[in-house]
Amino acid sequence: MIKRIHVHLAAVGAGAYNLTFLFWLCNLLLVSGYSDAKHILARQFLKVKEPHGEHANPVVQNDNRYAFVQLAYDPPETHASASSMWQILPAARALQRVGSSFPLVVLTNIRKFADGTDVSQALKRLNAEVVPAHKVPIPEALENSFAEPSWKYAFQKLQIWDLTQFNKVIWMDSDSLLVRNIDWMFRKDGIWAQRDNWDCASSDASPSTEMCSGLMLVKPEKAIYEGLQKYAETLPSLIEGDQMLISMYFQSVLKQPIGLLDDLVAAFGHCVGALPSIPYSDPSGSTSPGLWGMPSFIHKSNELNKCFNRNTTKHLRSKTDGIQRNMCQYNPLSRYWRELLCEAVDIIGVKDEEVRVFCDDEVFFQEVN
Ligand SMILES: [Mn+2]
Repeated sequence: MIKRIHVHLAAVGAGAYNLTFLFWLCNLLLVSGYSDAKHILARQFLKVKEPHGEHANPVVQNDNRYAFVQLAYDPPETHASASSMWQILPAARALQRVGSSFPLVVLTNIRKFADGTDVSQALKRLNAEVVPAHKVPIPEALENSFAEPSWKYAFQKLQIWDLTQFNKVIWMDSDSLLVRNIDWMFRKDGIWAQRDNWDCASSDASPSTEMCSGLMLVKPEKAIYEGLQKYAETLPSLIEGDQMLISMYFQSVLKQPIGLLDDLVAAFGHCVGALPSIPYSDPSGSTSPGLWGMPSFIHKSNELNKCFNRNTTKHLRSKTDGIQRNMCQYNPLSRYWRELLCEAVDIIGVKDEEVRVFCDDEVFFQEVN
């Protein structure tokens, strides 16, 4: 591979090609190996700054007490190759791409990928660190009342309040995509969360006043962690799972309001394009709708949540004019999530057949008659 690149550059570089650049590149390739060099090159040329709104304010300097947090918990009955760890990798890579100053903490019970790669060592290359997850007990009556069975795993996110080694943490659900830097959120006081705006109502049309626990800024505190669990034991049922518990506990017990983040910071994937755009005006004076209203944090690719997933058989598919297509290719967010996962896997060097297939353009963009 390295030889091929040298030959290619030599061909391009005939004549007055920049020799300093060539020298630098060759050193880079020799020192770091082709795989690393590719990423260093990508980073050199993909420097993106966030110029707008709150993002324009100076970023809080890392005092090692702020962190992003995600949970990768595999139930014992799950086969290792279906590991929830794959859902974490795009976020880890996204934080690198948007230039976040803070690490990703991965709460997990997974030690190795199916190919034997050590999770902790691999994640270090993505500025992510492993913290062992423990089991948050769920009162039996509540577990039986959850509207979705998977919420028993979501309930485990309560342990972010037990991460008292951190001053503040930003929790991110792993069915999500981060497209801009949100480090500025750490400057906020109190608890903040995504607005539960499933109906995509604009902020001047009395939108939901409920919180969604997909994205939260919290201050870990042992008393809150224990208080949430004690409060859970007093409830007869909990239809909406962890977020209902968090919301009720802060409202009724702590009497502390939960701040709701702007739609431009966090919104559901199916609302993208339907929400107010950023205050960017064309020369004509009109604001730009559609993709200009992209939230920084996108929760779920679409209503059925089909595209933020490496398993291509689970993607959204459609047959028109006798041709079957993977509809996830029509959504730029889905394609960015895919790019992040493929980059992350390339960086950590872990081998997985489903990822290989997912990252193969011939499969992803395939049209089947
Ligand atoms: Mn979610």
